[in-house]
Amino acid sequence: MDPLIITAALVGAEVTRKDTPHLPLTPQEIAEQAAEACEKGASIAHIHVRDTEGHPSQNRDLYEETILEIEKRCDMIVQVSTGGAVGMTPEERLQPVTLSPEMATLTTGSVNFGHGVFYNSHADIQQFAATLQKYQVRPEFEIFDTGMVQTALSLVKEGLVDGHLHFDFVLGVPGGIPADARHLLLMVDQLPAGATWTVAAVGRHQLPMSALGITLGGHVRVGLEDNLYYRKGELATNASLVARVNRLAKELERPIATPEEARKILHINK
Ligand code: KMH
Ligand code: ZN
Repeated sequence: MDPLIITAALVGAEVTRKDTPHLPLTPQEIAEQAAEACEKGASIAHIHVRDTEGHPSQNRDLYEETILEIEKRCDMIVQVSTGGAVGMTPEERLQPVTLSPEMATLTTGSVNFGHGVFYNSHADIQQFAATLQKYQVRPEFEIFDTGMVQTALSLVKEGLVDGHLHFDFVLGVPGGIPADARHLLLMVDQLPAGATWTVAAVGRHQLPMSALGITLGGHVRVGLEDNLYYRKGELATNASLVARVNRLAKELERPIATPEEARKILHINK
């Protein structure tokens, strides 16, 4: 098995400071928490940014500042969100891709997202894929439901995605695929040879699904974007969630990938 890539999903678009005082909001805060997560074993920082009022934003300058702040502190792979927040236009969501970051997310379908709809028409998905390709950004397919795997593979057939294929199965979003072993395996089984995958699960599902990801040879994403609590009634920090996966992997004798090893696994040339 490859060493374990831990992704720290530090911010997201939905969590607020009212939900947890530990949420980073400014470029400096996000970068500080990225560096802490890196120290605990994370090799990818999945980032969103917030405006001065803490609202979700896809502003190019804010992303640029955040990436520069992260680069000052650590050597993590920065993966920008192209999902942004529900209701944003494709043009708005695509802004950070023009910075040519090492990675960006690419959601390959629409899904009910709590009380909203995370809308991604096929034409939008093609536009996202073509833009990532133009700026030479390694996509991470964000899979919220089973059909999205086949749509991702259709982009490869259409020539809109090339090179190594990496998937992130986001389990347990209300409206999306449930967070359990059967549903995870259903999606892993659809992947072509050589593809890699990460599991991200929402809320209390994050811990058991992380253990499954480690033992099945996948990779793991944790962080406040997906889960606020370390355990029932106890708020987590990004660093504490990453540190726990690191310990779990050590107990299960799976080595942790450095950022350099993660780049090799994902075929990213820095
Ligand atoms: N905030 C969600 C609507 C991504 O980062 O690409 C979408 C999301 C996925 O978070
Ligand atoms: Zn995200």
